[in-house]
Amino acid sequence: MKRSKLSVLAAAALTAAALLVPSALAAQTSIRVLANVHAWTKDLNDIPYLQRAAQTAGVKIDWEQVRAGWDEKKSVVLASGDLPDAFLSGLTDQDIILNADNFVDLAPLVEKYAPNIKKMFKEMPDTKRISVFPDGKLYSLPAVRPFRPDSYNVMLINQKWLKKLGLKAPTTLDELYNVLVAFKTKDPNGNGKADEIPLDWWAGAGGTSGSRGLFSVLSLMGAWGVVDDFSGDLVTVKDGKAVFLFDQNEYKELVKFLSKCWAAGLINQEVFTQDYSSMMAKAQKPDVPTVGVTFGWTATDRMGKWADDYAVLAPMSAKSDVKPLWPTNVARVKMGTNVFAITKSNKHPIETIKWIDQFYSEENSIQGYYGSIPDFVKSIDNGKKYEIVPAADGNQDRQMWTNALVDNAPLYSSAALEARTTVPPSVTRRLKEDSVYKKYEPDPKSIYPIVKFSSTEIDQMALAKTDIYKYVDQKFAEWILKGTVEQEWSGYLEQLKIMGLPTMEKLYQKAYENYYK
Ligand SMILES: [Ca+2]
Repeated sequence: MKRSKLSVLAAAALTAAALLVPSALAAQTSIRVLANVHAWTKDLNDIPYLQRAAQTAGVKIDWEQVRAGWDEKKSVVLASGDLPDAFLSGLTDQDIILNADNFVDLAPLVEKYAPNIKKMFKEMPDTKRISVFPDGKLYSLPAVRPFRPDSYNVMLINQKWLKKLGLKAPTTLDELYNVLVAFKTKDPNGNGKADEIPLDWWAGAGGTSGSRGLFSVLSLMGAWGVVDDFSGDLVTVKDGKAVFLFDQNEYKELVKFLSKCWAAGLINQEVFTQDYSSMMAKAQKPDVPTVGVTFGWTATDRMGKWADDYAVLAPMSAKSDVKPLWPTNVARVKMGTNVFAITKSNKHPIETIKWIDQFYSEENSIQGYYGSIPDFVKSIDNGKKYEIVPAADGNQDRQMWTNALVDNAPLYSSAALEARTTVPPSVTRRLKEDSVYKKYEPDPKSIYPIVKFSSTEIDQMALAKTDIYKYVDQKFAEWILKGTVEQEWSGYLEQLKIMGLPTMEKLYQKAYENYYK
């Protein structure tokens, strides 16, 4: 009895004190944020630019940081109804649209309280276009990342081996085949063993995307003049029509080429079973390089200490009358969606949008990607210029991902900001590798854009999508190994129809038309 009386008194005293000092109360506005954070990223409470952003906004951020098992955690939270005030990164369109009642339409808040976000929408209208959901609401915010290449994928060839064997870089797939045979049979790494792996790629073993993900040989479809969109859906646009590449002739021809390579022993025997780290380890053996042609983010990342032995291989053509292309997708490589969302549980949406709007300022955008000022970014003349501090050990990626949110960050890297920023050699090198592809970029209208589907459409496609991609991945591997694509092709097309491909085609077409409306 005595105790409860005391605590009532204490609570009353606290309330009175708070009423007397309103700014102290404001400083206590606490926002609970569930954050999808990279395993390397340090405690967000210890990142100076994040501390400064909270101080400026007069809010306290209660970070719940998830560094592993994000998908499970997210599903539990969305199903429980016990929502955080906001999500930082890690939500998919589907998470949002299927739980749309739980999210706040940010459009009116942005209009009134978020000058930096408004500026981004005005200067780059695509950022808004990729963020608005089919019901017309803005449930989440996008990001525009700095110094991004146009392509995710670079094709690398061991140029030292070419030179040693007196060969030229191949310009057609026939020439490529001959180069791969020479790599296999002529011991180009000079160790007296037939340990060369002429061709390798990431076939997504253990995941659900097969060879449809990054660093895949499917980029070679460009040899027939078609490119995919990097979404994993293998969709493109031909003459204004959304088309899935896995039922097209170009795809079949690539499978036939790869199957011929497989039969000649030119492809890594473990391509469909290796995990990502063993694929990387094979290419980065300490004594000799072993891989001839492959795909990766950069030569440095893919080849480690052998990086300088490799050159970017320009796109090749399958037939003399085809101009080869290389898959690029500026929007998908440079922009991110769903990096921030406010839930209906949030009692301070205005304070929250004001806080997150700061992330989109120039100074916070550069820090959001590369790390805080002054240790990782130098601000010269108070933001007239920025210099990214090179990592002491040369590992810029690790420095960034440890000290910033990088791809998980809400930020806006404008052309104006990039023009005033100096980047370290590793970034310049990646952009230089990418520049090989400038001549081979597809017509932007033939790149399937970043679209969103309604919950009904998601439901309509759910079953078909799961069945179809599982079947496509299985057949892709099987045909390469067995060489049976030609005889099974028509039955395969029939099966895709039965599984619901026409529905997917219709909805992808509708989403494409809506995007350009
Ligand atoms: Ca050898």
